[in-house]
Amino acid sequence: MAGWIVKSLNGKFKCEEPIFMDIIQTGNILDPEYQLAYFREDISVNSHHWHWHVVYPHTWKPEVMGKVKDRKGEFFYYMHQQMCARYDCDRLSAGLRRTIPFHNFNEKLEGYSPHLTSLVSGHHYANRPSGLSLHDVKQVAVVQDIVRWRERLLTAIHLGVVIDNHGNEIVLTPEHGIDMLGAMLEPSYESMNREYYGDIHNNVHDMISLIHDPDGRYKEYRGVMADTATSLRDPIFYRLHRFIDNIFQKYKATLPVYDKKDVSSKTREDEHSLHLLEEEHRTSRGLFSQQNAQKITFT
Ligand SMILES: [Cu+2]
Repeated sequence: MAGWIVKSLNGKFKCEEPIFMDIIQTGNILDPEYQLAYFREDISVNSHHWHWHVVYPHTWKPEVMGKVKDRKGEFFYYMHQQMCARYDCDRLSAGLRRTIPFHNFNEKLEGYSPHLTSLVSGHHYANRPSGLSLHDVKQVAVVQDIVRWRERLLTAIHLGVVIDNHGNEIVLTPEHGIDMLGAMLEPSYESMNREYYGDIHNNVHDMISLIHDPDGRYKEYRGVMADTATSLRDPIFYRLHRFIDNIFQKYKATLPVYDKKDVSSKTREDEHSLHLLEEEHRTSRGLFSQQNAQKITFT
């Protein structure tokens, strides 16, 4: 693992030298899941995920912001599905089996230790010892609600209709159904009947991030799953999103097959060209805890 550090914010590194991180220091190489650490701790993929959620925040209110985020729910589905598919490809190439969905909420989870400090708050992101299972969290949700919301969403998919806030049945159409479900699963202010279909994705992220101190008696800081800049580091992220994606796939399986006109498009030659961008990021969250904030560039 290596990050190309070109400039230090505190002047610690005088020249534009790469810094190589010893893989032995960032985790336990005897843990099979650690083989995928290069993917999960990649600064670019974490920046991408953070940036996506900045562009499409779940707090987006079109009537306040003055702009509708076109197909936000559909993009939520598509972006996370693509990320998980790529992760599974890398798992297979490392000799690991595909991601197992996290859908049994009584399951005792594997542990994770981020070795990471937030320079924003000064707190260490919490460790999750192995063997803990999802617990009711007073300020987030109770586990039974997550189960109830999942059943209601699956019922909507199987019946092909969603119940809106006024009790009306809204049909999940091939054009807009995935967008509606994406908005309901994340969810956002644009979600249909949030009271009834709940807040599965965001709540489970938060409940996992507090799994080590669910009732707050130890005043422990949250784990990386609470933060879009860091959540991809934890293997449980991909297991949660495999569960979420399986719900979307259940809906996709109900749709008619595409015909020719659905998949044809006018293409321009330059749309097929490869663009390599050089980007620069400041890593106040998302590098290794022993390092201070760095500016990094990557292509
Ligand atoms: Cu996300």
